[in-house]
Amino acid sequence: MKMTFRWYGEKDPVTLDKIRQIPNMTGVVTALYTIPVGEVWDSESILALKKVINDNGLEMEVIESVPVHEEIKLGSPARERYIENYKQTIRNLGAAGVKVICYNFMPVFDWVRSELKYVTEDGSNCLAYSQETLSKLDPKKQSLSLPGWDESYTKDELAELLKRYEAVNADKLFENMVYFLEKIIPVCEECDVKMAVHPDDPPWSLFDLPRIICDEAGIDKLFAAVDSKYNGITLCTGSLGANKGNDLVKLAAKYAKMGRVHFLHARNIKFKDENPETLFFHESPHPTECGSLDIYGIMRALYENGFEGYTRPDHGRNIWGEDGRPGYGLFDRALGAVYLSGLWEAIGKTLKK
Ligand code: CS2
Ligand code: MN
Repeated sequence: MKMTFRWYGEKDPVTLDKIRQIPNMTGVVTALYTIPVGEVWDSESILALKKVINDNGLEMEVIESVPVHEEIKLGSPARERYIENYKQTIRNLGAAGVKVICYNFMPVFDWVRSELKYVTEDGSNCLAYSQETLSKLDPKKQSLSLPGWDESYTKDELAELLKRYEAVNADKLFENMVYFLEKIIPVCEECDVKMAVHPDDPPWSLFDLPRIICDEAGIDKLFAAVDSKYNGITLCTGSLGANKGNDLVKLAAKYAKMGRVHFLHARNIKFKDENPETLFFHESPHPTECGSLDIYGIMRALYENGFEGYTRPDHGRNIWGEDGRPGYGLFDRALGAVYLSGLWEAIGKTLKK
């Protein structure tokens, strides 16, 4: 397991010299944030980014994310150009020593929450999800205001995009994903770059848009359709774990054994209300006892099944007065990283006895 930390580039208040001081940290997970979605990531920019990271004593072996253009997800004729661009980006990243690309296949929205600064019992604040709040929003009828939603679309553009997705159900979206992967996986094999799809967050359909990487059945279907080790997942415990039906320990064991877990996002969530209509959870400190997920069990299942991929502590809370980017402050994620390293050492030493 290689411990990494997400870094949002030069503008991130969590600087590389701080990240380097977290025990066991080997590298950062980052992206070229200035290149428009769908365009090629040129080698010069990639190498410049890598140099800054390497000069700070860290590696750049994982990219999160190379976003997939909506035309690819929609399956329109315009996708061909974007798929060619994606292939070139893979080649350029591979040549720079990148080993894993994290991406997602969620239409229009990435992660969705109802609150960015939910205050918990100990005074810290974190991201939270309320089904009741989300159910009241309808982006087709009213202009959407979602915390964390970057509003890169105007109201009309969003309406137009949502309209186009009316023709794309879950089967069609899956077909479009397979079409994309069939074209890019041979390039990944050539360049030794593994694709690691991030599960849908939350793992169910929202605003009538299909979501397909939500559970074991969806992941099995994806692996069977494009049967290559280069077609793998980012095991995001907090995303998949929001669906109580997902047995994370079982999934971790199964997919690690298959050699398909290339990247681990470890985080915990705490359910406050488990009724589907009023479901409410907030993100919690990483340790098992602090939330509803068995982080120890997941790490153990990964260890026992030969997981050798990259790991990062996913979302942290704001603690000790920090006012960080939602989910991505320094302190709580650093605590998470150390906790995960501690588990890993203990599990390894116990199993070897
Ligand atoms: C991340 C996702 O912050 C997060 O929740 O895990 O935004 C993730 O980077 C993307 O879904 C991957 O493409
Ligand atoms: Mn994640």
